[in-house]
Amino acid sequence: MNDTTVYTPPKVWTWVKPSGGQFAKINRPIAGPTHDKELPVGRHPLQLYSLGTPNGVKVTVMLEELLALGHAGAEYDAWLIRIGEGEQFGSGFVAVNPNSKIPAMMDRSGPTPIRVFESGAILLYLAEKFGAFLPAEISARAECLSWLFWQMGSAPYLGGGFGHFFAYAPTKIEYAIDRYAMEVKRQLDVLDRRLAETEYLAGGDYTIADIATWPWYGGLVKGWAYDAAEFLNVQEYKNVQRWADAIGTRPAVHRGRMVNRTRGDPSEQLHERHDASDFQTKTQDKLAAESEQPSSGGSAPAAPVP
Ligand SMILES: N[C@@H](CCC(=O)N[C@@H](CS)C(=O)NCC(=O)O)C(=O)O
Repeated sequence: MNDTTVYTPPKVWTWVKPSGGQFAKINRPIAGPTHDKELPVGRHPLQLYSLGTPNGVKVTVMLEELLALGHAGAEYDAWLIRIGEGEQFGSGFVAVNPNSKIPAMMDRSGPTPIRVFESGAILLYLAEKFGAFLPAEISARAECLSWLFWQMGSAPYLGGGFGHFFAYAPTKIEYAIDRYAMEVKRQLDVLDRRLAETEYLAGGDYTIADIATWPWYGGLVKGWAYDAAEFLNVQEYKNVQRWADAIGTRPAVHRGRMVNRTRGDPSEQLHERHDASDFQTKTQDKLAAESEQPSSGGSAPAAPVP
Protein backbone atom coordinates (compact mmCIF):
# COMPACT_ATOMS: atom_id res chain seq x y z
CA MET A 1 0.00 0.00 0.00
CA ASN A 2 1.29 3.48 -0.83
CA ASP A 3 -1.71 5.39 0.50
CA THR A 4 -0.99 6.54 4.00
CA THR A 5 -3.87 9.01 4.39
CA VAL A 6 -6.17 7.99 7.21
CA TYR A 7 -9.74 9.13 6.79
CA THR A 8 -12.36 8.71 9.48
CA PRO A 9 -15.81 9.21 7.95
CA PRO A 10 -18.08 11.58 9.89
CA LYS A 11 -21.46 10.31 11.18
CA VAL A 12 -23.32 12.03 8.32
CA TRP A 13 -21.62 12.90 5.03
CA THR A 14 -21.99 16.50 3.90
CA TRP A 15 -20.88 18.25 0.71
CA VAL A 16 -18.29 20.61 2.11
CA LYS A 17 -15.54 20.55 -0.50
CA PRO A 18 -15.04 19.54 -4.12
CA SER A 19 -13.84 15.95 -4.35
CA GLY A 20 -10.88 16.91 -6.57
CA GLY A 21 -9.93 15.25 -9.85
CA GLN A 22 -10.90 15.93 -13.41
CA PHE A 23 -14.69 15.98 -12.94
CA ALA A 24 -14.82 17.88 -9.62
CA LYS A 25 -16.42 20.89 -11.35
CA ILE A 26 -19.53 19.00 -12.51
CA ASN A 27 -19.94 16.47 -9.69
CA ARG A 28 -22.61 17.26 -7.11
CA PRO A 29 -24.78 15.19 -4.76
CA ILE A 30 -28.17 16.43 -5.99
CA ALA A 31 -30.21 15.86 -9.15
CA GLY A 32 -32.33 18.25 -11.20
CA PRO A 33 -31.55 21.22 -13.46
CA THR A 34 -29.14 24.01 -12.54
CA HIS A 35 -30.37 26.43 -15.22
CA ASP A 36 -33.10 26.98 -17.81
CA LYS A 37 -32.16 25.95 -21.33
CA GLU A 38 -34.35 24.52 -24.04
CA LEU A 39 -32.89 21.85 -26.32
CA PRO A 40 -32.68 22.48 -30.07
CA VAL A 41 -34.88 20.37 -32.37
CA GLY A 42 -33.87 19.52 -35.95
CA ARG A 43 -35.84 18.19 -38.90
CA HIS A 44 -35.34 14.44 -38.48
CA PRO A 45 -37.56 11.93 -36.61
CA LEU A 46 -34.86 11.15 -34.04
CA GLN A 47 -33.14 13.83 -31.96
CA LEU A 48 -30.00 12.71 -30.15
CA TYR A 49 -28.38 14.77 -27.39
CA SER A 50 -24.96 13.31 -26.76
CA LEU A 51 -21.16 13.42 -26.75
CA GLY A 52 -18.60 11.08 -28.37
CA THR A 53 -17.78 9.07 -25.24
CA PRO A 54 -18.15 5.25 -25.27
CA ASN A 55 -21.76 5.53 -24.06
CA GLY A 56 -22.53 8.12 -26.73
CA VAL A 57 -20.79 6.14 -29.48
CA LYS A 58 -23.01 3.10 -28.84
CA VAL A 59 -26.02 5.08 -30.09
CA THR A 60 -24.38 6.85 -33.05
CA VAL A 61 -22.97 3.50 -34.26
CA MET A 62 -26.45 1.94 -33.96
CA LEU A 63 -28.07 4.81 -35.91
CA GLU A 64 -25.42 4.68 -38.64
CA GLU A 65 -25.82 0.87 -38.87
CA LEU A 66 -29.61 1.26 -39.21
CA LEU A 67 -29.19 3.87 -41.95
CA ALA A 68 -26.67 1.61 -43.71
CA LEU A 69 -29.36 -1.12 -43.71
CA GLY A 70 -31.73 1.31 -45.45
CA HIS A 71 -33.96 2.34 -42.50
CA ALA A 72 -34.74 5.93 -43.52
CA GLY A 73 -36.75 6.34 -40.29
CA ALA A 74 -33.47 6.24 -38.39
CA GLU A 75 -32.39 9.63 -39.80
CA TYR A 76 -31.25 11.75 -36.91
CA ASP A 77 -29.96 15.07 -35.72
CA ALA A 78 -27.09 14.66 -33.27
CA TRP A 79 -26.65 17.66 -30.97
CA LEU A 80 -23.55 18.15 -28.88
CA ILE A 81 -23.91 18.19 -25.09
CA ARG A 82 -20.66 19.40 -23.50
CA ILE A 83 -20.75 17.63 -20.15
CA GLY A 84 -17.56 19.37 -18.99
CA GLU A 85 -19.49 22.67 -19.27
CA GLY A 86 -22.47 21.28 -17.32
CA GLU A 87 -24.87 21.27 -20.30
CA GLN A 88 -26.44 18.02 -19.01
CA PHE A 89 -27.94 20.09 -16.18
CA GLY A 90 -29.99 22.39 -18.45
CA SER A 91 -33.77 22.13 -17.92
CA GLY A 92 -34.41 20.83 -21.46
CA PHE A 93 -31.85 18.05 -21.12
CA VAL A 94 -33.09 17.03 -17.67
CA ALA A 95 -36.61 16.74 -19.12
CA VAL A 96 -35.27 14.13 -21.56
CA ASN A 97 -32.98 12.43 -19.04
CA PRO A 98 -33.71 13.04 -15.34
CA ASN A 99 -30.34 11.36 -14.65
CA SER A 100 -28.43 14.20 -16.44
CA LYS A 101 -26.13 11.96 -18.45
CA ILE A 102 -25.57 11.51 -22.15
CA PRO A 103 -26.82 9.87 -24.33
CA ALA A 104 -30.49 10.92 -24.38
CA MET A 105 -32.89 10.70 -27.31
CA MET A 106 -36.31 11.97 -28.36
CA ASP A 107 -38.30 10.05 -30.95
CA ARG A 108 -40.48 12.67 -32.64
CA SER A 109 -41.76 10.40 -35.43
CA GLY A 110 -45.20 9.85 -33.86
CA PRO A 111 -47.99 12.13 -32.58
CA THR A 112 -46.49 12.21 -29.07
CA PRO A 113 -42.73 12.56 -28.65
CA ILE A 114 -41.12 9.67 -26.77
CA ARG A 115 -38.07 10.19 -24.57
CA VAL A 116 -35.48 7.42 -24.09
CA PHE A 117 -32.45 7.59 -21.81
CA GLU A 118 -29.75 5.08 -20.75
CA SER A 119 -27.65 3.83 -23.67
CA GLY A 120 -28.84 0.21 -23.27
CA ALA A 121 -32.49 1.27 -23.31
CA ILE A 122 -31.88 3.41 -26.42
CA LEU A 123 -30.23 0.47 -28.25
CA LEU A 124 -33.08 -1.86 -27.31
CA TYR A 125 -35.70 0.75 -28.29
CA LEU A 126 -34.11 1.25 -31.71
CA ALA A 127 -33.59 -2.49 -32.26
CA GLU A 128 -37.28 -3.14 -31.53
CA LYS A 129 -38.51 -0.15 -33.52
CA PHE A 130 -36.62 -1.18 -36.66
CA GLY A 131 -36.48 -4.96 -36.13
CA ALA A 132 -32.70 -5.05 -36.48
CA PHE A 133 -29.60 -6.19 -34.56
CA LEU A 134 -31.76 -8.11 -32.05
CA PRO A 135 -32.45 -11.79 -32.84
CA ALA A 136 -36.11 -12.82 -33.02
CA GLU A 137 -35.50 -16.46 -32.05
CA ILE A 138 -35.94 -16.79 -28.28
CA SER A 139 -32.63 -18.36 -27.25
CA ALA A 140 -30.49 -16.07 -29.44
CA ARG A 141 -32.52 -13.11 -28.16
CA ALA A 142 -31.93 -14.19 -24.54
CA GLU A 143 -28.19 -14.46 -25.23
CA CYS A 144 -28.14 -11.02 -26.87
CA LEU A 145 -30.01 -9.36 -23.99
CA SER A 146 -27.84 -11.15 -21.42
CA TRP A 147 -24.68 -9.69 -22.97
CA LEU A 148 -26.30 -6.27 -23.40
CA PHE A 149 -27.21 -6.14 -19.72
CA TRP A 150 -23.80 -7.63 -18.81
CA GLN A 151 -22.21 -4.66 -20.52
CA MET A 152 -24.47 -2.14 -18.79
CA GLY A 153 -23.64 -3.63 -15.41
CA SER A 154 -19.93 -4.11 -16.08
CA ALA A 155 -18.81 -0.86 -17.74
CA PRO A 156 -19.13 1.27 -14.57
CA TYR A 157 -16.35 -0.88 -13.04
CA LEU A 158 -14.22 -0.10 -16.08
CA GLY A 159 -15.04 3.61 -16.39
CA GLY A 160 -16.11 4.77 -12.93
CA GLY A 161 -13.80 2.32 -11.13
CA PHE A 162 -10.63 1.50 -13.06
CA GLY A 163 -10.55 4.51 -15.39
CA HIS A 164 -11.34 6.93 -12.59
CA PHE A 165 -8.68 5.72 -10.16
CA PHE A 166 -6.01 4.88 -12.79
CA ALA A 167 -6.32 8.01 -14.93
CA TYR A 168 -8.37 10.76 -13.27
CA ALA A 169 -8.18 10.65 -9.45
CA PRO A 170 -5.95 13.37 -7.96
CA THR A 171 -3.82 10.73 -6.16
CA LYS A 172 -2.88 7.17 -7.18
CA ILE A 173 -4.42 4.87 -4.57
CA GLU A 174 -2.94 1.38 -4.82
CA TYR A 175 -5.90 -0.32 -3.13
CA ALA A 176 -8.42 1.19 -5.58
CA ILE A 177 -6.29 0.61 -8.70
CA ASP A 178 -5.61 -3.01 -7.69
CA ARG A 179 -9.25 -3.69 -6.99
CA TYR A 180 -10.50 -2.33 -10.31
CA ALA A 181 -7.59 -3.61 -12.46
CA MET A 182 -8.38 -7.09 -11.13
CA GLU A 183 -12.08 -6.73 -11.97
CA VAL A 184 -11.46 -5.28 -15.46
CA LYS A 185 -9.02 -8.09 -16.30
CA ARG A 186 -11.61 -10.59 -15.11
CA GLN A 187 -14.21 -8.93 -17.37
CA LEU A 188 -11.81 -9.04 -20.34
CA ASP A 189 -11.30 -12.75 -19.66
CA VAL A 190 -15.09 -13.27 -19.58
CA LEU A 191 -15.31 -11.68 -23.02
CA ASP A 192 -12.26 -13.53 -24.33
CA ARG A 193 -13.66 -16.93 -23.35
CA ARG A 194 -17.04 -16.12 -24.88
CA LEU A 195 -15.45 -14.87 -28.11
CA ALA A 196 -13.40 -18.06 -28.33
CA GLU A 197 -16.72 -19.90 -28.76
CA THR A 198 -18.60 -17.54 -31.09
CA GLU A 199 -17.83 -14.85 -33.63
CA TYR A 200 -19.96 -12.22 -31.90
CA LEU A 201 -21.27 -11.99 -28.35
CA ALA A 202 -24.76 -13.33 -29.00
CA GLY A 203 -23.58 -16.00 -31.50
CA GLY A 204 -22.97 -15.80 -35.23
CA ASP A 205 -24.65 -12.42 -35.76
CA TYR A 206 -23.54 -8.88 -34.96
CA THR A 207 -26.13 -7.45 -32.52
CA ILE A 208 -26.79 -4.62 -30.06
CA ALA A 209 -24.73 -6.62 -27.53
CA ASP A 210 -21.63 -5.99 -29.69
CA ILE A 211 -22.65 -2.40 -30.42
CA ALA A 212 -22.88 -1.73 -26.66
CA THR A 213 -19.68 -3.54 -25.71
CA TRP A 214 -17.30 -2.49 -28.50
CA PRO A 215 -16.88 1.21 -27.60
CA TRP A 216 -15.83 0.24 -24.04
CA TYR A 217 -13.93 -3.06 -24.22
CA GLY A 218 -12.96 -2.85 -27.90
CA GLY A 219 -11.60 0.64 -27.22
CA LEU A 220 -9.72 -0.64 -24.19
CA VAL A 221 -7.95 -3.46 -26.04
CA LYS A 222 -7.14 -1.15 -28.96
CA GLY A 223 -5.38 1.21 -26.54
CA TRP A 224 -7.82 4.13 -26.85
CA ALA A 225 -8.86 4.27 -23.20
CA TYR A 226 -7.00 5.64 -20.17
CA ASP A 227 -3.56 4.91 -21.70
CA ALA A 228 -3.87 1.54 -19.96
CA ALA A 229 -3.17 -0.99 -22.74
CA GLU A 230 0.28 -1.95 -21.43
CA PHE A 231 -0.74 -1.84 -17.75
CA LEU A 232 -3.62 -4.27 -18.40
CA ASN A 233 -1.59 -6.32 -20.91
CA VAL A 234 -4.51 -6.20 -23.34
CA GLN A 235 -2.61 -8.13 -26.06
CA GLU A 236 -3.26 -11.35 -24.15
CA TYR A 237 -7.00 -11.19 -24.96
CA LYS A 238 -6.63 -12.57 -28.49
CA ASN A 239 -10.30 -13.25 -29.16
CA VAL A 240 -11.32 -9.80 -27.93
CA GLN A 241 -8.65 -8.33 -30.23
CA ARG A 242 -10.00 -10.30 -33.22
CA TRP A 243 -13.59 -9.18 -32.46
CA ALA A 244 -12.55 -5.53 -31.87
CA ASP A 245 -10.67 -5.43 -35.19
CA ALA A 246 -13.58 -6.96 -37.13
CA ILE A 247 -16.10 -4.47 -35.75
CA GLY A 248 -13.67 -1.57 -36.18
CA THR A 249 -13.59 -2.09 -39.95
CA ARG A 250 -17.34 -1.53 -40.38
CA PRO A 251 -17.98 1.80 -42.19
CA ALA A 252 -20.98 2.59 -39.95
CA VAL A 253 -18.78 2.12 -36.89
CA HIS A 254 -16.23 4.53 -38.33
CA ARG A 255 -18.95 7.12 -38.96
CA GLY A 256 -20.57 6.54 -35.56
CA ARG A 257 -17.25 7.20 -33.83
CA MET A 258 -16.96 10.59 -35.55
CA VAL A 259 -20.32 11.96 -34.41
CA ASN A 260 -20.25 14.33 -31.41
CA ARG A 261 -16.52 13.68 -31.07
CA THR A 262 -14.58 16.61 -29.63
CA ARG A 263 -11.07 15.14 -29.31
CA GLY A 264 -8.35 13.83 -31.57
CA ASP A 265 -7.80 14.36 -35.29
CA PRO A 266 -10.04 17.25 -36.50
CA SER A 267 -10.89 15.28 -39.68
CA GLU A 268 -12.50 12.62 -37.43
CA GLN A 269 -14.57 15.09 -35.43
CA LEU A 270 -18.13 15.81 -36.54
CA HIS A 271 -19.44 17.90 -33.64
CA GLU A 272 -23.04 17.87 -34.87
CA ARG A 273 -24.62 15.63 -37.45
CA HIS A 274 -27.75 16.75 -39.29
CA ASP A 275 -27.29 15.10 -42.69
CA ALA A 276 -25.37 12.15 -44.15
CA SER A 277 -23.31 14.60 -46.22
CA ASP A 278 -21.98 16.24 -43.02
CA PHE A 279 -19.31 13.51 -42.80
CA GLN A 280 -17.80 14.93 -46.00
CA THR A 281 -18.36 18.63 -45.41
CA LYS A 282 -18.71 19.49 -41.70
CA THR A 283 -15.79 17.82 -39.92
CA GLN A 284 -13.66 20.19 -37.85
CA ASP A 285 -10.79 20.30 -40.38
CA LYS A 286 -13.24 21.35 -43.15
CA LEU A 287 -14.96 23.96 -40.97
CA ALA A 288 -11.58 25.41 -39.96
CA ALA A 289 -10.43 25.59 -43.62
CA GLU A 290 -13.72 27.27 -44.57
CA SER A 291 -13.39 29.92 -41.90
CA GLU A 292 -9.86 30.74 -43.18
CA GLN A 293 -11.06 31.27 -46.81
CA PRO A 294 -11.32 34.93 -47.87
CA SER A 295 -14.98 35.77 -48.51
CA SER A 296 -15.96 35.75 -52.21
CA GLY A 297 -17.64 39.15 -51.92
CA GLY A 298 -14.44 41.14 -52.52
CA SER A 299 -12.26 42.97 -50.03
CA ALA A 300 -14.28 46.16 -49.48
CA PRO A 301 -14.57 46.91 -45.74
CA ALA A 302 -18.01 46.37 -44.26
CA ALA A 303 -20.04 49.51 -43.63
CA PRO A 304 -19.90 50.57 -39.98
CA VAL A 305 -23.03 49.71 -38.01
CA PRO A 306 -24.69 52.94 -36.78
N1 LIG B 1 -25.64 4.24 -17.63
C1 LIG B 1 -25.59 5.43 -18.44
C2 LIG B 1 -24.28 6.11 -18.19
C3 LIG B 1 -24.17 7.40 -18.96
C4 LIG B 1 -22.97 8.23 -18.52
O1 LIG B 1 -22.29 7.91 -17.53
N2 LIG B 1 -22.69 9.29 -19.27
C5 LIG B 1 -21.58 10.16 -18.93
C6 LIG B 1 -20.66 10.33 -20.13
S1 LIG B 1 -20.08 8.77 -20.71
C7 LIG B 1 -22.13 11.54 -18.55
O2 LIG B 1 -23.03 12.04 -19.19
N3 LIG B 1 -21.57 12.15 -17.52
C8 LIG B 1 -21.96 13.47 -17.10
C9 LIG B 1 -22.12 13.58 -15.62
O3 LIG B 1 -21.89 12.59 -14.92
O4 LIG B 1 -22.49 14.67 -15.15
C10 LIG B 1 -25.75 5.04 -19.91
O5 LIG B 1 -25.24 3.99 -20.29
O6 LIG B 1 -26.38 5.80 -20.67
